[in-house]
Amino acid sequence: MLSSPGRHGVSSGEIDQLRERALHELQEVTTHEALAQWHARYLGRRGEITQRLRGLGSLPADVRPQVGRALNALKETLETAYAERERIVRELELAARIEAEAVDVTLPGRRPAIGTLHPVTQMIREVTDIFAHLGFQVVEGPEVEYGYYAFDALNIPPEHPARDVWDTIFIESDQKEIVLRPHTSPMQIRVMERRKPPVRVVVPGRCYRYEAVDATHEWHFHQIEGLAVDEHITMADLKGTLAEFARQLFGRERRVRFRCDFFPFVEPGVDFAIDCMFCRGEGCRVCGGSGWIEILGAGMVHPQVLRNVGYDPERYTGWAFGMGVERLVMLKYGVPDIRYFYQGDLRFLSQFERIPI
Ligand code: FA5
Repeated sequence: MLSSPGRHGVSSGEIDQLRERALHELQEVTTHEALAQWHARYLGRRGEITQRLRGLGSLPADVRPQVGRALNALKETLETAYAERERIVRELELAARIEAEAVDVTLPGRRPAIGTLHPVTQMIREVTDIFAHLGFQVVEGPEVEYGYYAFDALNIPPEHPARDVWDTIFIESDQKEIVLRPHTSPMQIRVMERRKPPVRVVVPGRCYRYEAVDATHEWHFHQIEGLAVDEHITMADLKGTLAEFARQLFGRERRVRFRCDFFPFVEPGVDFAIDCMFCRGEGCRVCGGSGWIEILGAGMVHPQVLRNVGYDPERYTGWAFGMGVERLVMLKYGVPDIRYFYQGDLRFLSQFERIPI
């Protein structure tokens, strides 16, 4: 028997109570944090068991071994219980984490936001597709171009007033004249220099002009050039091809108009117009009341241009055209201002059809 309660602060009943209390509290512990607190309370350096073991010295010698054994047995019991509880808490915490982080595979997926192709890119694809089906090859060329290709070879010699029509941006150079191409026509020369007739190409690309920006003019825009050269090519082929193109792009009911125009690299030159799809030719704000909308410049390739690339103009004839891409998008979708294209405003850009990228 241990000594009676109260006298030395430790009795068997007290130790039983302590065990019961400690084990009961341990049962309630469900987190590592609470477990650490429990350990500190009972088994830590200042814990109840440790304190009591330290107090053994002040007990009378006759009860000391007994109390010591009982306290050590209690300590062992609590340590075992603690280790077991620690294992359970680890399992409980893992189960809670799995529960919290569970993935419900039956939930419908979140659709990722998919971008759209820029309307200008879409239009370039649409136009070049039409011409590809008509037998034209799509080629591209440099945006930084020699003056020779941009002007001279196109029958626009230096000092010729027509050179001013293309408000050109020049690149500083102490050798050859270098420009940011103001139109895609230089590619007529580059293609013909490299190939023998028959030639049938379309050339989409960026162009630059030193231009005051307004609702219909940008300093940076896109053109698509077309060129067909072979024996016996006539103006009738040009008219048929452009009419078919315009009807595929703007609707089969479109009427077309060719009028004389001047470009130094074609003879004769024409401007090509379609009847206004907004008022069906009656006259409205879009067509400026005329009922017609000009969509491109074209003409029979000038004999001098053919000579410049080494083609015999007595044997070969051809035609060329050049159109503004932004202009086509504006017409097709009723866009009132060219500046919308390059402001990067998604409210504008995302309105265009989603074409897979
Ligand atoms: C030319 O650039 C000629 N190279 C077209 C050509 C090719 C004629 C082959 C004959 C044979 P023009 O300067 O008119 O022509 O430009 C053609 C089109 O480019 C215009 O109708 C317009 O749609 C577009 N364009 C011209 N300047 C700008 C600009 N600053 N901003 C937006 N589009 C423009």
